[in-house]
Amino acid sequence: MTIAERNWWKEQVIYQIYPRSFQDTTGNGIGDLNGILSRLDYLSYLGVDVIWLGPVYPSPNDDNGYDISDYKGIHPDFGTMADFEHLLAEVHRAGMKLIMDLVVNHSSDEHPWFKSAVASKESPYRDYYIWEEGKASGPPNNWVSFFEGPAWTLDEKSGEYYLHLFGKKQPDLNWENELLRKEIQDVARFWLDKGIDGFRMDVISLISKPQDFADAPYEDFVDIVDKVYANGPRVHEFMRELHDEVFCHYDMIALGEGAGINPEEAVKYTGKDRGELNMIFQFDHMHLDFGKKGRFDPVAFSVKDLKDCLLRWDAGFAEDGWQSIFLDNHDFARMISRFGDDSDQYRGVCAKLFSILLLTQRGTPCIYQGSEIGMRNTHFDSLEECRDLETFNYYRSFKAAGMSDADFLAVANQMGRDTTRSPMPWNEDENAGFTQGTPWIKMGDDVSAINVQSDVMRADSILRFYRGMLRLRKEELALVYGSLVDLPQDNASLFVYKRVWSTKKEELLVVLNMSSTKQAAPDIDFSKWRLLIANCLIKTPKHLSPWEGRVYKRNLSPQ
Ligand code: TEU
Repeated sequence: MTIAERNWWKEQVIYQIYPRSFQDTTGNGIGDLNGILSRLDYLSYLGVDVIWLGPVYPSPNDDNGYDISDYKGIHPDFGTMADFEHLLAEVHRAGMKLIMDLVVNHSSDEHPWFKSAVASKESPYRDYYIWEEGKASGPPNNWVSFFEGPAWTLDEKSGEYYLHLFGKKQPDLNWENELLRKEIQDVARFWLDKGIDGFRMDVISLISKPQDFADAPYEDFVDIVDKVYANGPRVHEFMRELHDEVFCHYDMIALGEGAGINPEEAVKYTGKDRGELNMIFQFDHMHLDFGKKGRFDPVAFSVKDLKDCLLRWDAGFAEDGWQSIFLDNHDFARMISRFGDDSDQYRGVCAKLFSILLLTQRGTPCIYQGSEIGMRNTHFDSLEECRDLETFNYYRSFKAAGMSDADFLAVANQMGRDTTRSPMPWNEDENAGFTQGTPWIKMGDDVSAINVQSDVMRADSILRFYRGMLRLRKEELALVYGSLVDLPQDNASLFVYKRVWSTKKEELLVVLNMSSTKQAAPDIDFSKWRLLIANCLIKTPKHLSPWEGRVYKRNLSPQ
């Protein structure tokens, strides 16, 4: 086994801010940059290193900012460029870093490039997008969008179709065009020169399209993404070009969102001599419950499936490459609601267990806002309360296929993206201190009990536990550099592994009971280990309570 090289970016913990839902200061019901500024003390208290700031650029907000109409501006809902610069300076002053979302697989259809491209086939911007002639029966091929329905929309004026792997207001950019690639380089330089510390790069694995635009020979949407849309013929060339032209001149984090990658591809994106990205997000564990028609067609999965998936991916990075570990984000249900038990009885202990899992895997951890206080899925009582275009698009098609509103709402409450986008609950004030206006999306149902203030006050809170785990992550570099060694168990509810750091002759042991029932403890002589942290009072060494998690340490005896 090779010994992982030390790099500062491996030692960071990232905190994802979904700007609309973090903190409003103007009363318009939408979070803003000054709101984030006002909460920097909180992030310092929590102990995270890097803020990943979701998109704050001008946008018609068809997909909440993932449809950008000006890559070099700030949306007035969020503030001004001066506010951004002030925030960045204060983030740095607080000893943290800030990375921005770079959304360049597609732009908004309201971007001046697209407007010009549509206005005339002769426009120099026409080729910044992907146009194809339709077939007699309709679109150029059978590709479907991530957000349901065809991935092509007809431009009536020219009679050609443009490609959009996401919503129809999100036309895909044509990376085959060199001038377009130069524009992207220019955008990246613009922000890096302001002093930001890197990018989270939205669906970067999708930027190179197979140029024959042949039909996708798969029914299952995950297959279509993995085998047709992702890792296209020139993607690594494009990544290297961006690195050589821009990224290599900055000491930065380049974190790719790797929709549709597999372990082999992941190492190509992030291998240390490849000159592409530092790290990547993979999505296999997020797709465990996706059925043939995607997220709104869920299937059952087990703890073993989750474990196997995490182990398979860790093994993929054993020799080279690096990943960023996450268990939820703004696109997926809350981790305790999805993988755990979010009942009143077990929410607390379960959220703490998942913090152990998240912060003891090998990879740069990413905490999604609110997980550190154990937020659970928000439940919507009607579709009128929902906000996400993906939900609305799937609703139309599932309804046309005969599904009832009640059944669809039940699935949306389990799997939809809105479940995870409710504003941060800060305290017991009106709207939990998020806004003095009307929140853009419903607050969680339980904000009077689940909020930051109440967790700060309680010694045994989830928040305090996260702080402890974050401290541990800083103190124990074995958690960053140690190899991950699974200790297989007959009991499928247990996840037991070691992090072995041979360089320093140290190893850590992680014992997790991922179930709501008491389990026999693994057959390990715990007297040989020193307990570092645990989420329960250890009642008997022979048993693990529901969702009990522990981390131990010992020094390896000299060989
Ligand atoms: O998401 C990409 C995306 O669609 C995946 O996370 C997807 O949900 C998963 O692979 C399941 O198929 C990014 C952004 O995070 C999301 O909010 C945007 O809507 C999307 O890109 C388009 O920009």
